[in-house]
Amino acid sequence: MTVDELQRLGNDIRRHVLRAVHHAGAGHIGGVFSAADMLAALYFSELRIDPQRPHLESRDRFILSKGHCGIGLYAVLAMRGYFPVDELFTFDAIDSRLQGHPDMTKLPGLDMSTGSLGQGLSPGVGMALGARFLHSDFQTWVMIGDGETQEGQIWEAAFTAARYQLANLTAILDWNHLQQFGWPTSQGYAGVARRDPTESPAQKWRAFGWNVIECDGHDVADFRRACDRARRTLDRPTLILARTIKGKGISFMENDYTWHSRPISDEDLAAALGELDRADEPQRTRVERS
Ligand SMILES: Cc1ncc(C[n+]2csc(CCOP(=O)(O)OP(=O)(O)O)c2C)c(N)n1
Repeated sequence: MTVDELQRLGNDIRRHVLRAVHHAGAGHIGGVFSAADMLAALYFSELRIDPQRPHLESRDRFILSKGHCGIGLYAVLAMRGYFPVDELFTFDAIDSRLQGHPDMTKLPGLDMSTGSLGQGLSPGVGMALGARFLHSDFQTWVMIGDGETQEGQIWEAAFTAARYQLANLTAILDWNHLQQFGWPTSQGYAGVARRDPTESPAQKWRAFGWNVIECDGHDVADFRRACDRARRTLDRPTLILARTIKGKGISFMENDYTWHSRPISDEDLAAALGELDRADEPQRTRVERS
C-alpha cells in the first residue's frame, strides 16, 4: 500500500468517527484525530495480523491504552474487515459491541479492554514477556497519550519493560500536547500551567532505559520508518515519540481541547466532512493517475 493510500485511510477513519459520534450524540474526537494516521499505518501496513483469525497466537498485539479513543480503533478494525462498517453506527448504544471504551470480551480484534488511563502499558509488558516465554516472535504495540503519562502505573511498566530488555515491546506516545482540559491562558492559573501535560518526554523515557525514536505522527512514511527502526532494536523496548496535533485534519478542531469530547452539530459535521474531502482531493488524483 502506498503512502498516499495510507494517508487517505487516515482521513477515512476521521470520516467514520465524525459520523459515528454525530449519530451517537457523544464521543471523543480530538485525541482520535491525532492518532488516526498512525492507526491507519499500523492496521494497514505495520501490524502482523489476520482479521479472519483474530485470535491467532502468533499475531502482533495492539493495545489502545488511551481507551477513550476507542471509536478510532473501531473504525480502523471495521475498515480492515473485523466486523461490518455499518456497525459503527451502534457506537455507544446500549447493548452495542462498540462501547465508549473498548471491551475485549465483546469485539473481535481487541487485545485489551482499556479506558482507565495508565493501565495499558502493563498488560503490554505481560504480552511481550509472554512472547519471550513462548519463543514467539510477535511484537506488542501500545499507544498511550501524553496526558496519560501522568499516571504512575505507566512508569512502573516502563521501568519493568526496560529491566527485562523487552525489545519486542513498542510504545507509541501520541504527543499532542493537550489532555482533557486546559487553562484559558498560556500562563495558567494561580501559578499552575496545564497547557502541556509532560515536558521532555524523550529525556524521561531514555532515563528509564528505553530507545526513543521521534517522528511526525501525521507523516505516514516517517511513522513507518520509526516502526521499522523499533522492530530492528534488539536490546531495549522502544518509545516512538510521535509529534501530533489534537483534532488534526479539521481547522476548527486543531489544538482546541474543547474538541476532546463533545457532540457534533449538523453544521459542524458538514463542514468537517467538506474539509476532509478537499484535503484528499490531490491525493485521490495522484492515486487514480498511478
Ligand atoms: C484514570 C483515569 N482518569 C481520568 C480519566 C478521564 N479522561 C479521559 S481522557 C482524559 C485526558 C487524556 O489525555 P491524553 O492522554 O493526552 O489523551 P489525548 O489527548 O490523546 O486524547 C482524561 C483525564 C480516565 N479515563 N482515566
